[in-house]
Amino acid sequence: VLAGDRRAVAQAITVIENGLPGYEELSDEVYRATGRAWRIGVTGPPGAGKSTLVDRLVARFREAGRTTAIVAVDPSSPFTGGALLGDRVRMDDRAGDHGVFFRSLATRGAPGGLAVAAEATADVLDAAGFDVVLTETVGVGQSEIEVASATDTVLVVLVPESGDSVQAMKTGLAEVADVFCVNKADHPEASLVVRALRQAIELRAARDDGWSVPVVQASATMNEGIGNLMDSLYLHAGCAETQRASRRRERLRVRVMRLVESAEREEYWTSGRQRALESALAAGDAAPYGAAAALLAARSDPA
Ligand SMILES: Nc1nc2c(ncn2[C@@H]2O[C@H](COP(=O)(O)OP(=O)(O)OP(=O)(O)O)[C@@H](O)[C@H]2O)c(=O)[nH]1
Ligand SMILES: [Mg+2]
Repeated sequence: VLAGDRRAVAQAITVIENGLPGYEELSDEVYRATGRAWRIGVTGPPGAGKSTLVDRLVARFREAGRTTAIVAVDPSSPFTGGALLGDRVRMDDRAGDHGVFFRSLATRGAPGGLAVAAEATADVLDAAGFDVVLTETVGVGQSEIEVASATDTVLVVLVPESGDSVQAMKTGLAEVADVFCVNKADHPEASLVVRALRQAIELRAARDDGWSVPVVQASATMNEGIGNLMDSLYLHAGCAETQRASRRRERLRVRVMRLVESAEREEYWTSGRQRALESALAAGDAAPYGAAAALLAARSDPA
């Protein structure tokens, strides 16, 4: 992996994705070799044009001589019939270019959850020497948003059709954005959405890191506005440079917490605790809060 061997990289990701024997040691060893890649998370509603946009960004990075890896997480959006078709097109398009690596992940059951598996996958690609690691998720659920936000730069893609951009500002999606892209700028309402978003951003409290979130208008299919988008991403990377270490430390903290929580959850329902649960439920006056309180009170009992 450290030598950038593509087959080794693919195998390592499979081991981590499926929690195969040795995945913890592998993950940790890989982790220690990370820190060089620029990680960009791309998220937004289904069908916003994330994959099309990612393709355009990859092309720009390649032009600039930067090797690029793409991780498509849980490509299950019904909008385009999943990313599968897109993946195949993309693979064909860039076939033979060893500076590009594509991988899709569908790891709902991975140890520690989706975000941990996606981050470990990005670690492998970082350690393998890719300059840029782009992680795409559909920003519908909290866990998808978590995946995208566990990066150096978070790009949130919105479309005029998604209509209420102010609504988007109220979701977790807007909170994690370092850069907004209003895609499908060929749509007549695009500039309205851009203006509404900018106003909403101005109304927010200033960020601790002093970064003011730009809103870029683009059309992925028409390859328009991509240069501006690249400029905003680079600008953020530059500003975030000083924060990078603390952002990474925070990511590690969250990640360790998630691993501990998921291990605890896994181990919680021992046979002893399940018996206690059954007897609490069997009591004639069983009701949810009372039963839960009885179980919690007995929590310290040897299981
Ligand atoms: N008109 C227009 N259509 C676009 C633009 N960008 C993408 N599309 C189209 O929107 C559809 C969805 O594009 P994708 O790139 O697959 O979107 P996505 O956000 O990756 O979709 P999911 O991963 O399924 O959530 C495709 O039919 C694209 O051709 C754009 O700028 N303008
Ligand atoms: Mg997609």
